[in-house]
Amino acid sequence: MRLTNDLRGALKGNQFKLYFQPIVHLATGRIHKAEALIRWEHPQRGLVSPLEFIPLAEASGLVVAIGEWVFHESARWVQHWRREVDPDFQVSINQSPLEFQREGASYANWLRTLQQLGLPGQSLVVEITEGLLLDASSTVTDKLLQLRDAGIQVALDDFGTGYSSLSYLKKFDIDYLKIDRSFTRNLAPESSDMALSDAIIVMAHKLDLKVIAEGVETAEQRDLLAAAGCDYGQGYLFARPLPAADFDTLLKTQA
Ligand code: G
Ligand code: G
Ligand code: MN
Ligand code: NA
Repeated sequence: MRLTNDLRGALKGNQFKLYFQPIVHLATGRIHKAEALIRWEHPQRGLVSPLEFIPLAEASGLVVAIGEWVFHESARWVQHWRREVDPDFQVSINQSPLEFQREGASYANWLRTLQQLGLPGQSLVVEITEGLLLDASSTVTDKLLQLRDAGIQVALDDFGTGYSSLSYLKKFDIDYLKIDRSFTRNLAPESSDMALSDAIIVMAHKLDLKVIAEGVETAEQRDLLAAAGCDYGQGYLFARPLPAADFDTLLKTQA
């Protein structure tokens, strides 16, 4: 396929850009973390969404090299932000199920690179989707243990949209639940999405997990989530995903 061919040259051609979207601590309004989101600036087609090219990257095996690039860029930026802005700053990286389950890959390499940069594992969070936990294969368990050993935190992305494998929250060591934006979208007092969000937050806190609400677009949504005890928010209300240099400026203006 044409696009897959182009994808092969994209890394060498510096066509990938890493964007960052703030994750805001709701009680203080401060940016504590950022989610790294890859963008492909195709020379002819313009911006191509990861929704379109990650599946092609998976099918062609290129997802491995792309994932390594995302990791190295993220590590470089989190090093900068920890030095310049906040010693506890974290960058969150998405991994597709196929990337996460890949045999032979090891987070020990990541930890080595982090150590060379003078960074602890806690500089990073890996976002995986809840469906992975249903597959209780030894690979998944082993990967989660490797992350734990490295001190890298784990977030369950798109929580509530898939299998809602609640019992797995107890079984595996997860640090953050990301409430999917389909719940945030229709938040209103007394609404069923409010009830669900409330329940997710209470349950998460009892299990010692922090909660990040995605897709926060209005001040009302932010206030309802904060009142429900949600720890963090992410969404267009705070900022869209920004090119790294713009995110850097945003972060430094609040410092
Ligand atoms: O940023 P955007 O809304 O276009 O992201 C679309 C999807 O692409 C999201 O599901 C997001 O998790 C995924 N995505 C963004 N960046 C990465 C990445 O670096 N690696 C992987 N595997 N998925 C990503
Ligand atoms: O699947 P994942 O949760 O990783 O996807 C994250 C993507 O959601 C981001 O890349 C971004 O493009 C998108 N996003 C972030 N904030 C908002 C928001 O407030 N509203 C909507 N509709 N999409 C958002
Ligand atoms: Mn995500
Ligand atoms: Na999500």
